[in-house]
Amino acid sequence: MTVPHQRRRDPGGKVAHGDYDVVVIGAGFSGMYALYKLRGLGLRLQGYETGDGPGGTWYWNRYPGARVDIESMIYSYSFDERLEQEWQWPEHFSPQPDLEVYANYVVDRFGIRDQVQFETTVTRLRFDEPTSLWHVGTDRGEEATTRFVIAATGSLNATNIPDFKGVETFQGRWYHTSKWPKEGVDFVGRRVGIIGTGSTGIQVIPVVAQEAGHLTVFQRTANFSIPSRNRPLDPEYERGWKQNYRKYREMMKSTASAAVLLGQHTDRSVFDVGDAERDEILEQAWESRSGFKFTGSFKDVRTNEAANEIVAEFVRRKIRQTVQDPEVAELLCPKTHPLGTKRLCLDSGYYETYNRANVTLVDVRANPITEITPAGLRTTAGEYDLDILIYATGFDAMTGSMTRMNVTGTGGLRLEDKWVNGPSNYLGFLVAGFPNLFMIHGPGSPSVLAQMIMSAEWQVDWLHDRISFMLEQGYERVDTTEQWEENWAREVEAAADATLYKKADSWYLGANIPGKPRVFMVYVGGFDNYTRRCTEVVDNGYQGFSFT
Ligand code: NA7
Repeated sequence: MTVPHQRRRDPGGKVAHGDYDVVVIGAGFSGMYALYKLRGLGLRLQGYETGDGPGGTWYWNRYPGARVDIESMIYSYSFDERLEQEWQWPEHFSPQPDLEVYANYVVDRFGIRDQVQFETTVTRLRFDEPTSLWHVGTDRGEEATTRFVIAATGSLNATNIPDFKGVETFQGRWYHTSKWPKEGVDFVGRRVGIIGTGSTGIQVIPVVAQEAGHLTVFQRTANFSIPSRNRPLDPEYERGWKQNYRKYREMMKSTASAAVLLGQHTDRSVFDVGDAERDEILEQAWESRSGFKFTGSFKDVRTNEAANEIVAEFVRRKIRQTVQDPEVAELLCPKTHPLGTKRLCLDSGYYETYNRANVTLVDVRANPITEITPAGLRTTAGEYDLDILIYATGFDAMTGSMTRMNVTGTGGLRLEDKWVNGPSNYLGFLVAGFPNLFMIHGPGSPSVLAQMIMSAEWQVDWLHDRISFMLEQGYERVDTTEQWEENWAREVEAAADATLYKKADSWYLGANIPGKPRVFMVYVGGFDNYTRRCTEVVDNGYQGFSFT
């Protein structure tokens, strides 16, 4: 039953009511669902979104080749069974345009579009202590007040363009992959340069190579990639999923990755089998068309360096077999980090691209980029003339989307100052000194290492119940303490220490942004353990929460 919120929480009429009860920042898959779900509480809701449409990551990352690396029968909403049944994904791993169409379908199907003010960026968030209201300022000069803020601002939203000398002097056209123009870019006959060979670079490079006159790839770190073997969605396979969706979604919830296939890990160690059998198992997984299932072939790939190295060498062999020029092949073989400690990439013809006559690979680890020039780019070894320069250089991940909003909490505490040594938080949801401000996919949560739509749904449902509880109890504020933040930081750290993740200079650790504190920001203990821990603290009498 829905009880009108004002009657329920404020019998004496003493509480200041802001313009809204909940402001949701971001209309990606988390924000969209938050706006839908919280309606059930009869609250006044307002969404803000920088883009002119929904989809978040799948709105912004419209570069050629952009594609989700989790299969679409899994990477989709589970909150509405009719939606599950009526929606048809054309491909096994959806490309960006299909995900954007889906996001638009969902906002219209569930009446979410009218709840969002698009083309509006939240530029300021200030907590007003006397009224316990958040003041939300936007780039349109508006200011609204609200009791709760849900920052559904995305883990990979704040663009990173390295601080190269001369970026603005380039006379050609340049783009960051996550701010790609809607009208697309014509590469035909052009000299194109791409900086970056993370998941994004590995997706965009094969597509641009097909059009460009010449493509020069500037690689600092070679990455591990496995073939996605993307294909049209098999109707039989789709039927199987649709008949079993409830069962599969439940199975997903009990896995570390919130993704059913990824959860089917084995108990077999790399060292339990002989060389021939091991290669046979890896070969089958490589050909299996199941993406990340490859790393699940053995139980110790994520945790044992020697086991990891054996599987890594298998991938290097594949690279050497695929790339015809042995020097280029060697440069493409990852040697700086264990397999999977930076996001494992799924590609469509990445290594094959280096066999094209119009593609050159440049090693900017040996010879770093020194300057962007009006004509192109200079490294310590030479100059490259370019018509178009693409930055596939990633993000100020996990924290950038929060700190760029100028957030001020109690006692004038600024979030950037609070997080100067790392993004302290409790359960990935709350930050001490910033009451009633909740993060979805925040640092300290499984975020990018679990299937993000399911974990967003779970986090939103959890928040819904906490807000509902506060309204019922007449609480105005919820906060946490530094002690509980420290406890949670220890759990996040211990989970990372049980794996090889910290052996890579990755954005999970903040290592891609000069000066960013080196703190492991993702809870890698698994979606299953995370949800269990969050449930436990509530069942134990709201451990770590201070209500006022
Ligand atoms: P990533 O994974 O952060 O990759 C960025 C790439 O840009 C990576 O190859 C970087 O090399 C490279 N880079 C960054 N700065 C420089 C400089 N200064 N010089 C040369 N090269 C540089 O971002 P993506 O967008 O590819 O992927 C982000 C996530 O999206 C991905 O993990 C998936 O979860 C989806 P580096 O490795 O730092 O040496």
